[in-house]
Amino acid sequence: MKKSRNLRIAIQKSGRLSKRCLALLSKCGIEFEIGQNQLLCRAENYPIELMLVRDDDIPSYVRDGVCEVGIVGLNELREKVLDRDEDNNGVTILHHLGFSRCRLALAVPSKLTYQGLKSFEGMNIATSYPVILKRFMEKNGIKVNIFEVSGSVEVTPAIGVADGVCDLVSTGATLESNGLREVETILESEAVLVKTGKELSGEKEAILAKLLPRIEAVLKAEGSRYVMMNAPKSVLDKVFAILPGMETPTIMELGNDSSRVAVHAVAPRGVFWETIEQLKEVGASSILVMPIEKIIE
Ligand code: PRT
Ligand code: ZN
Repeated sequence: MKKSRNLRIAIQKSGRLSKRCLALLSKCGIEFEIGQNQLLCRAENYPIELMLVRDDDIPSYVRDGVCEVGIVGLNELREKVLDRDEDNNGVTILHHLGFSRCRLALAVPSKLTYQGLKSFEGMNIATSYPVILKRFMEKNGIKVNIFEVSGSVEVTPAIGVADGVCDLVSTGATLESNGLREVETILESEAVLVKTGKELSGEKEAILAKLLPRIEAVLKAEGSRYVMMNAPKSVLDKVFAILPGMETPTIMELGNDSSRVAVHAVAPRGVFWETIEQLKEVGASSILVMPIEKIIE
C-alpha cells in the first residue's frame, strides 16, 4: 500500500465498533464521506485517512506500521499482538475508549457441577482466542486442549466438539440460550486507541499531537454531566456529599431569595434518578442535568 502523508487510522469496516469509531471522530470535528467497499477514505477537513478493515486485522496493521493508529477491541489487540509477541513491538494503548465493552469468559454446560478452575483440567475448550486462553491456563497451571473455531463458539458443546467454551460475553443471553453457564472472566474488554511502535514522520506526529487532545476532550465530556440546581444555603454540605467528585462548583446568589443559591457544577456521569431524588429530598429544586460536548482543560 502506498505511503501517505496523512495520518492513517484503521477502524472496523462494519460491525460492532464501526459506528462508535466514526461518531468519536465526528465529535472531534473530523468528517468522512465513506463510499461502499472503500478501503481508504480521506477526511474532508483534516489530514487523516481511514483504513476500513476487519477488526481481526487491525492489531497487525498497527504493529507493522501499515497504519499509525487504530481503534480495536482490547480482546483482539491482546490476541493478535500483546499476548502473542514477546515485546509488543512497541505497540502502545493511548486511550481506553469506554465503548464496545464485553468480557472474555469461560463457560461450561449448565448441568456441570463447577468446582473452580480445576474443573477445566483435561477439558476440550473451544475459542476464537487461543493465545489469551493458553496464557491464562498456563498461568493458573491448568492443562487443557484448546480447540480454535472462528465463529459460533457457543454451539460447540451441544454438538459434542468441546466440553466448555471461552468466548466474548456481553449480556450473557447467547450462553444461556445454548445451555451454558459463565463461570470465570479472563479479560474485561473495551475499544482502545492504539499507536504503532514504528517511527512516525514529524508531519504525522504533529497531526496525532493535534488529534489526541480532541479525543481526550470528548472522552472527558462523555464521562461528565453539567448539573444545575437551586438549593438552601444551609444544605450545601449535603448537596456536595450526594454529588461527590463535583469539580469546583459555582455558587450564585438568587436575586429574590437570600436563603437559597444556584449551584452549577461538572459532576461525574453517574448522576442517576436516585441521585436527583436524594438532591430533592435535602431541599434542592429546579435540577437540570445536561450532557457536555467537550471539556478542554
Ligand atoms: O467482520 P469483522 O471481523 O470485522 O467483525 P467481527 O464479527 O469479528 O466482530 P464484531 O463486530 O462482532 O465485534 C467487534 C468487537 O466488538 C469485538 O472484538 C469486541 O471487542 C466487541 N464486542 C462487544 C463484542 C460483543 N460485545 C459481543 N457481545 N463482540 C462479540 N460479541 C458476541 C459474542 O462473540 C457472542 O457471540 O456477541 C455474543 C454474546 O453476546 P451476549 O449479549 O449474548 O452475551
Ligand atoms: Zn473479527
